[in-house]
Amino acid sequence: MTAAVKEPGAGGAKLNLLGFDRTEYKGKPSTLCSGCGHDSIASQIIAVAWELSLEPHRVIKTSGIGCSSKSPAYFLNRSHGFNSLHGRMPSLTTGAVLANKDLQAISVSGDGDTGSIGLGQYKHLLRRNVPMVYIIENNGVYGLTKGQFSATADEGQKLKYAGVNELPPIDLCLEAIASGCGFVARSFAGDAKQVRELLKAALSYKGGTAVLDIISPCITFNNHEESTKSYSYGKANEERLHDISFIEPQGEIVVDYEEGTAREVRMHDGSTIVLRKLGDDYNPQDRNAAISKLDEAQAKQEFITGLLYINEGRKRIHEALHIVDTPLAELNEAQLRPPREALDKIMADMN
Ligand SMILES: Cc1ncc(C[n+]2csc(CCOP(=O)(O)OP(=O)(O)O)c2C)c(N)n1
Ligand code: SF4
Repeated sequence: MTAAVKEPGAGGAKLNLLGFDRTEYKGKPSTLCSGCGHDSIASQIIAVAWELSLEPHRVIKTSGIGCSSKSPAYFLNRSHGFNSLHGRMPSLTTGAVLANKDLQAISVSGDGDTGSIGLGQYKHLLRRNVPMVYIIENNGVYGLTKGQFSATADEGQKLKYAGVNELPPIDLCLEAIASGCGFVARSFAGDAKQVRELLKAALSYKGGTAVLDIISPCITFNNHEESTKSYSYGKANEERLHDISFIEPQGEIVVDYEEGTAREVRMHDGSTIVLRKLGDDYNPQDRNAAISKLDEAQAKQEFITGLLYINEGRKRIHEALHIVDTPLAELNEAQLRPPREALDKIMADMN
């Protein structure tokens, strides 16, 4: 994976290391409401996949059901894609990644898809540590079914058709950290640079599931001033934990030391994330600190963004299940079927 860009191709378009221009990473035209946060995220996925020279045929895009789950149709046309059932994207992706560990899963879900109907699947996916990038396009409502409150809606929030939400929100980043997830980040769809840098870091993370919770305003049903999921709230209240710069393994290493102290987080593939701290002494490798920071933020209705927690120490599902190196999908029948003696032994044991 590298970000170097080659000479311009025919027509002057810039080409990445695979010789593709950016249009090769686009999807179909969006059918979402014009201005929906989900479309900004799809644009950043296109930009990052092109920049990192991801091989489109090695990417599998999965999703559940919802406006957010329609997003994979709008990026990486040349990749494999599967739009599953509402809340069932995690088990579908687990199967796909178990069958072919060489695929890079980029999965998109909504706050309803993940935090309501899919919460059980979400927790078990994280517990199993399935290698994938899990993007939650979080708008605090069910957009596709016209604006009911989801499990991440703010307590006390009023919506024209849904009334008042009397229940406290679930913080999907806190849930991820509690379930042992080793890469947990939060961003805001209106902050394109931060979304891009966190996406690059998530795609380079080799420790298992990388969760990226992106506040993505639903401009049709939840863009009111009092909503913490609106554009105006996001712009006015976003508190960045740090400025994050992702550096490719082979890329030029540029760190602006003058802006303050820098903390380097090295990934297994040799790439590095540099966090420039802005006065706040935040250490994303400290699990307890991450939990307290999120707890405090939730109590104050603060909106913190950045890399909340990172740890590459856990076994991924393939190691935990002792799965062979060759992708299962590439094994032949003789390799998959137990030998005659093994079957004879099972039969003998049953007698
Ligand atoms: C089993 C099941 N229950 C309910 C629905 C109806 N449904 C479709 S999308 C959706 C909510 C989507 O909300 P969210 O995941 O937050 O995505 P958004 O549309 O806001 O992006 C619901 C309840 C369904 N399709 N399947
Ligand atoms: S209803 Fe909301 S979430 Fe759905 S496309 Fe429109 S703005 Fe986006």
